[in-house]
This record gives sequence, C-alpha cells and structure tokens, in this order.
Amino acid sequence: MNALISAPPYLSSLTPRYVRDEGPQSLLGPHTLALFGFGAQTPASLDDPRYLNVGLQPADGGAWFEVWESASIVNTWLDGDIVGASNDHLSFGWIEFDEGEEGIANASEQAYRRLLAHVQSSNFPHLLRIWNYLDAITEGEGDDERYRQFCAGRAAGFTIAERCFPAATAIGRIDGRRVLQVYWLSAAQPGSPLENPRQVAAWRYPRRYGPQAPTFARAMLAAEGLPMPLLLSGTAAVVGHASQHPGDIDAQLDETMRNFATMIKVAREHQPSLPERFDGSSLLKVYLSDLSATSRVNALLDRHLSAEVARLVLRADVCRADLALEIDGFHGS
Ligand code: 3EB
Repeated sequence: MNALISAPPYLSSLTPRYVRDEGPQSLLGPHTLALFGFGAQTPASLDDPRYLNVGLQPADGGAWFEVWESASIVNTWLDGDIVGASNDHLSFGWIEFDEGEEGIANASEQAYRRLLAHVQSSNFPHLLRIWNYLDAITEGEGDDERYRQFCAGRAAGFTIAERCFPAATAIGRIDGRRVLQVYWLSAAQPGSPLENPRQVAAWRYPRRYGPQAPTFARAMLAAEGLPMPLLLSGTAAVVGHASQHPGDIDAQLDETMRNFATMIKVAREHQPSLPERFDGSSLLKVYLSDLSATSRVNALLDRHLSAEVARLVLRADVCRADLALEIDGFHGS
C-alpha cells in the first residue's frame, strides 16, 4: 500500500517525501511532479521526464527516492534538452549539460541561459528554487576552483535581478562524471526571497571567495495563496561570510541549525502559520563529505530534530573545503 497515492486530496501544491527501497514505477503516479533517485541501486535514467538520478550516494547504502507529490494532476513536457512536468501552479524542470572540452564555467553559462529562456517563455516564469550538482566542486586552485568557475558561468547565463535570485543548492558529486546537473522549481507567481540576518547575502560575499559571488537567496517563500513549503537553500556553518568551526563537525551542525532557526523565524514573520520548528512537514537533505562521521552526525541530528523530521544523509562535497556538511530542505506545507 502506498501512502502517497492513497492520501488525497493534497492541500499543498508540493509535498516532498523520501521513500526507501520502493519504486520507481509505483512512485510515478498522476500526482507526481518529480522523482529523484539517489544511490547506485536506483535507475540511472527512466523514460519519464520527471525522473532524475542525482548521482549522490546515500550514507546508508540504500536505494532512496525523493518524490514531489502534487495536489493537482501533472502534465509532463519536453523543450529541447530541458524536460519536466507542471501542475496548476508550479513547474519542475531539469537539464544535464556535458562539460566537454570547454569546462564547467561554459557548462553552467549554457545551462543557465537555456533554463532562463525556457522558464521565461513558459507559464511559470518565476524561479523559486534551483539545485546544482557538479563533480569535484573544490578541485582547482584559487579562482580556477571549479565552484568559482561554476559561479562565474552561472552569473553570465543567469541574467536576472538580485531581488529575484531563487533559493539554491550547489553541491559536489564524487562520481567523476563531468556533467552539470541542474533542476528547478518555478511558479506562475513570484515568490519572496528571504535572507538570513546572521549571514551576509551570498551575492554580497567579498572578493576573497571568488571573482563572482554566488547568486542565490537563503530561502524562498511562494506567493501568498500558493500553499507549499518554505524552500531552504543549502545551509552550512557560515556566519557573516566566514566558515565557522573548521574541523569540528558537532559545532558546524549546531551553527547550521542556528542558521535554520533564524531563517524559520524570518519566514514566520511573512507566514505565521509555518511551524516554529522542524517537524513532520519538514524534509532535510544532509550533504556530508566524510562518511566516517555518519553515525556521529546521525546521533547529533537525533538530538536536534524530532523523530518525525524526514532526513536523507548523502555523501557529497561542500563548495568550501573547510565545511564538513551542508543541509537543505523544505519546511511547512
Ligand atoms: C554558503 O552558505 C554555502 O552557490 O548556489 C549554499 C547554497 C552554498 C547554495 C550556491 C552555495 C550555493 O555560502 C554554499
């Protein structure tokens, strides 16, 4: 019995869930907006534009899926090398761009040009949230570092105003596959990007972090009247613009949770109905660079989070080598 498919009507336009060791076909119903596979045991690809294998391995070695369930029936679509699905209010899309000879900066510039042209010509022109996955994110010295190159290409292709930057994640795969993966969620109505008062806006980071500051907001709330979760960007132990507690994963997790607590507080000023703390409506993805810390991190997460908070721990590299973990997610409904 599948709790996802048997529980309509959905109030939220987007209900994300993790499912282990079940699927994928049973998860691709008429209300499924997107389906992500994590782990070597999930299909590399499927003949359905809603499916994307993200190329990150779950810490527990399991076959994990993330399902985005929609309140309304979903239509799938194709637009050249961009594919996805939409419901009444939202559109999910994704693109994979081969770095080829030209490298990551070119790949991100081209991918962002295409995604922007696509969403701007669609019925869902307002980007709410973008996820970026690239191999070997911290490889390269100084301004040649692949993450910095990615940021430069993204900014070149992603010609939108600061006040419109979506929430985002940019994380390193460890699969040697030099293909940039980008997926996103856009809406018919613009959302409200939110910033964290404990942190300098990423797009105002100083020069020392690279010639092109990262172009994302810390979180995004969808337009009023569009019921869906708060979209939380990749969040780490960054205060001001500086990485905190190098080498101390416990303290990094504490700091990350303080950043989330502040972000939820800010979001609740706009949407007081959001739960004060992570709860059964929340879904977190934990990107952890050193798998030997998994049981430690799981124990710490148990201390910070009630048991009903859905979480998936993945092995991945954070874009700053001094950060051991990053977490992103959804909160509320
Ligand atoms: C940080 O706070 C951590 O470049 O899109 C987090 C989320 C981070 C998104 C991005 C980078 C990005 O700066 C890094």
